Amino acid sequence: MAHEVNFDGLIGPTHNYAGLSRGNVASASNAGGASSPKQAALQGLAKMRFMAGLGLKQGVLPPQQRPDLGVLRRLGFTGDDQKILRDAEEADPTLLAAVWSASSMWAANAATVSPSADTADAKVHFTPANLASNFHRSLEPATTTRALRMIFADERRFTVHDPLPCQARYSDEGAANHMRFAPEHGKPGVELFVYGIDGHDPTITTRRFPTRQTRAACEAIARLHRLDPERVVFARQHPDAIDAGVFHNDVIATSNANVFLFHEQAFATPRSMITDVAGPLDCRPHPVEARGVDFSIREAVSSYIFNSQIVTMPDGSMTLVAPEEVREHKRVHAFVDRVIDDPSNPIARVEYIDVRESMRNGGGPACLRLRVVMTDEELAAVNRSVLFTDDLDRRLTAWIEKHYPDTLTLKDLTDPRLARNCLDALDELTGILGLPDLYPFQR
Ligand code: SUG
Repeated sequence: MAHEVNFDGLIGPTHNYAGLSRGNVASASNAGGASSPKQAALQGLAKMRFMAGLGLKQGVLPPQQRPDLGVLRRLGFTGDDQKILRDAEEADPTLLAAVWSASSMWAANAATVSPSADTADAKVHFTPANLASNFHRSLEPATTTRALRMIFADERRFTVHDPLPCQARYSDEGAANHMRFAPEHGKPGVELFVYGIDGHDPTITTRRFPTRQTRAACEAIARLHRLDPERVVFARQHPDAIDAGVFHNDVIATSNANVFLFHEQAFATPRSMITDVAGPLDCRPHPVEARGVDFSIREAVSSYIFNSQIVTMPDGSMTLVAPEEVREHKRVHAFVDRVIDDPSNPIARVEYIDVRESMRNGGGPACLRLRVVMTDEELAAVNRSVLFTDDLDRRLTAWIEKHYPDTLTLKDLTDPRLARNCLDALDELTGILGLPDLYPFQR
């Protein structure tokens, strides 16, 4: 028996809006606004509680050490915390914001995961993403790797690789650009790797916004995970989609088991891609395609409909867990209602959830989670303290209420007391999550 376990990134106490991600429309349009770290974290926790309440398996991934003053020291800033923070802000406010970013909340970018049913050595493989495209995100992989190795520590069952070399050629953003199709979670699947640019043919590319995932990175991960080449498909995102704000594939497509929900303008060659996926798949795929006449790519980006999670419920039916924003887009909402009402696809119901604080930085429900398909034995080998229970829920709620600021603006980021309070909070958190000495400041 295999389950999909969703590990959501716990939203850290420094969540803010700094406009750091070019090509991410929400991040750019909310830059400089006031955030609420407390609301954000409580929304994220409410989402986990909701998913667990549906009878699904849920886990938690820790936030990162932020602010990361070690990075500022590496970049030549010296003195006490107050001086380092002030000097960095004077030198480059975006650098200061980067070392405070709570961006690791978007766990879909933590790693690419292949379940044991797909790998030659029958282990679950993880490759932490190098996140080479954006400076603030490139600060995540070291701690992410360490956290994954602490959580999936049983080397007989799990392999956590090193991130790929952190350079443009191997730019990798993790599971946000990876989909898996299978008759059911535990059966061998077909893994679809989606890239923005092919290093071998860089002439076909975007005009406006950067591409984030390279084909070379996808190929390396497929090799590392020891996937059967016959059951791997590589597909290129449509450059126009990236230019319209589709910075990750999970902004325009998603999947669960044999269901594939996507927009007709998501991929460069959608027809041949579906044929390539269907070929080796041991069941019929179920494509659910949104057409341009249903709604535009722009409406997909502003509603984040494709950043929904499609989940298999304990009774075998499927539910679409969508962001609240979908309801505010008439045409997108109508499309969702049509999908639900259509008996020919397995999606039977929709649930809307509020993750607005994350959404304002371009992170919907699916961005916040890393899917890990595991057998019962594999699940039993996971560090139990990160698995979501009522008790963990209560402890995390109390911890958030105690430590998190109600609001945060960019001018707060030079405050050394806030920096200290955040580290005190994280020190307590590693006790709650059973991840001793996770953070550099604890070692
Ligand atoms: O990498 N936003 C993230 C959002 C990631 C969403 N993840 C997925 N689609 N899977 C990003 O662009 C914004 C930070 C800021 O501007 O303050 C940011 O990093």
